[in-house]
Amino acid sequence: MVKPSLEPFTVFLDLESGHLDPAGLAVERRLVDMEGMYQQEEVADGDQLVYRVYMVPVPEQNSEISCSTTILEPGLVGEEYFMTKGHFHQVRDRSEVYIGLSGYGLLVMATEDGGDVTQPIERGSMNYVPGGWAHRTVNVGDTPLVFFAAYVGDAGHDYTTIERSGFPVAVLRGEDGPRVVPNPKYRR
Ligand code: PAN
Ligand code: ZN
Repeated sequence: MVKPSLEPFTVFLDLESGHLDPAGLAVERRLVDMEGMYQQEEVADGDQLVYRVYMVPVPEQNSEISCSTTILEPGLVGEEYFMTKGHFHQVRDRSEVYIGLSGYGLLVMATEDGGDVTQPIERGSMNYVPGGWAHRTVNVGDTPLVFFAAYVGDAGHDYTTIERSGFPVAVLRGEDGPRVVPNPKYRR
């Protein structure tokens, strides 16, 4: 017999704005928190908000499913679109599902040996991120990019590998829309 460790609960998710009720724990990242991640080193205003993450609080263990929403603001650093820091899961084989709620973005995924795949994220997209793939979202639209994420509770987040190596590709504004180009700062 498995003794339940949690009581069932319900959270209401605003499918447009991504806000949770009751409000989850928010993580805020500003440009100053992303030093060295963009092509351009200098930023005009380091206090500028790039994204917020609202978490549904569950224990970070294998038996649970961590859920969160991310609200990624539109904006540019030079010609590079606002993006999340991106990470591998600390436990590398843990997978994740993203469901796009509003806005337009790209989900950049990369393996440790330098493979990369970029796919669209928008209202109604369901992106499956298998274990072993680092993931970063990029807002290529002019409204907030909002998505819901669900992942294995004990996945954890390894930011250090990306801080050191970067992603193999960068997403830049081009004359005909976003361009996915090799990242000159990438160190495998
Ligand atoms: C997401 C991300 C969220 C913010 O919930 O954590 O979009 O991106 P960073 O964590 O890279 O700053 C997720 O992939 N969780 O595992
Ligand atoms: Zn993740």
